Amino acid sequence: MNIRPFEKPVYVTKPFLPPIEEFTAGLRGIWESAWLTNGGPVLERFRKALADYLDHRNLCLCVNGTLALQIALKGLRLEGEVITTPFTFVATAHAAAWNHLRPVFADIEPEYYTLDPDAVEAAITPETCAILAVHVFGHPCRLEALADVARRHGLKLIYDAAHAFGVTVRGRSMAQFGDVSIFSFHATKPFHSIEGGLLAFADSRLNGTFDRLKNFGIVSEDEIAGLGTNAKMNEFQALMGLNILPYMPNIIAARAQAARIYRERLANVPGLRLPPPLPPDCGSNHAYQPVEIVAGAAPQSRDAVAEGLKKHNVYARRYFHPLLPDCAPYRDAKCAGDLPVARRVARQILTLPIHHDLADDAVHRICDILIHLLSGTA
Ligand code: T4K
Repeated sequence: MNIRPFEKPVYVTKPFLPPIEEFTAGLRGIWESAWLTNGGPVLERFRKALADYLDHRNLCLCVNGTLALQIALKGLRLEGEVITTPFTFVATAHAAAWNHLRPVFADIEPEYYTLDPDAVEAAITPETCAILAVHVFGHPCRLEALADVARRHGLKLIYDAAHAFGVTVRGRSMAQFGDVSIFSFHATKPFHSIEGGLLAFADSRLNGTFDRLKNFGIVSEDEIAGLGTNAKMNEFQALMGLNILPYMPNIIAARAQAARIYRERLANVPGLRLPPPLPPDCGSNHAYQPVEIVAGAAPQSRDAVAEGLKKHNVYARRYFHPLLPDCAPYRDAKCAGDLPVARRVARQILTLPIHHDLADDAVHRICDILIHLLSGTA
């Protein structure tokens, strides 16, 4: 057991950076063309590379995931209530509220923390227009069950797949499910373009809609078709994404190795719960390493364990706490019931450091510290 504090801080994640020569070679092209944003050639190459990676044609790149989600909801012309999860990053609900949609929070499932399709169905009212589900931590939602609820009730199904780039189900990328999925390419994600976002959608007629919405509503020099914002990805972001994409298999493999060690070391620690491995037909991206510090079973609270880790220079995060209905903008939002599972998980959750550059011995050392904190003697 090595329970000495780390010499340098270990954060929950670390952005992957491609070899600097590869990036600077690409910068040269941008300098030569002097084309920096507004749908440049690097962006188009990035979009094509993503279409191959995701095996999906209908894609629209944006400056970040939040604006991608806002544009998704706007482009679908939704009005009324949107049933969503309370256990997510605040951007999910913000994107709905920003569009004057009313989020209605339904409970999650205890294994993978994704929206519970039965809770969704129970929350449907005549005001409901859509389901906004999140593949939280890269755990795929119950895709068939949600699609079935959406179809039977005539609702749009939108996936916030911010965490799920690189995840597959039966060999299909997460771009291929629902009416629209959005991805985040933020620096804290396994795959990133510094900041960035992507819309993937089933109906090719939405191509023009989303392109206009992210570019002021402009159709041509002579025509503004409607309202729009500025959510364009620039050439430098696209270059970063384009340079990182070929490394995705390595990035995921390195994360999988860390996840394997966590699972081996933490499987039978009293007071600690690991979500089960994903089903065999799912390919994980190991975007996050969630654990629960089980109240009543662990000798210390989750918050005390997080503080204890910090004292050892390990910066685990309490993603996602506080629960959205407990955040100021959503205190008056409608909840479908008391959300017992989401409330319990938000109290117990801790996401441990995981990234491409976390050496095996560092993962073992984090486990040593965590096991020590949970031993009752710390
Ligand atoms: N939907 C969901 C479900 C999401 O989780 C998110 C974003 C979105 C939508 C919206 O997508 P974007 O609009 O962001 O594309 C982070 C991210 O900013 C955010 O993208 C992410 N989810 C959320 C879960 O986490 P913070 O405030 O926790 O990040 P921060 O700055 O504390 O970074 C975490 C750690 O990462 C740091 O302690 C150190 C390390 N780090 C971070 C950055 C930015 C680095 O080493 N280098 C860096 O450049 O929100």
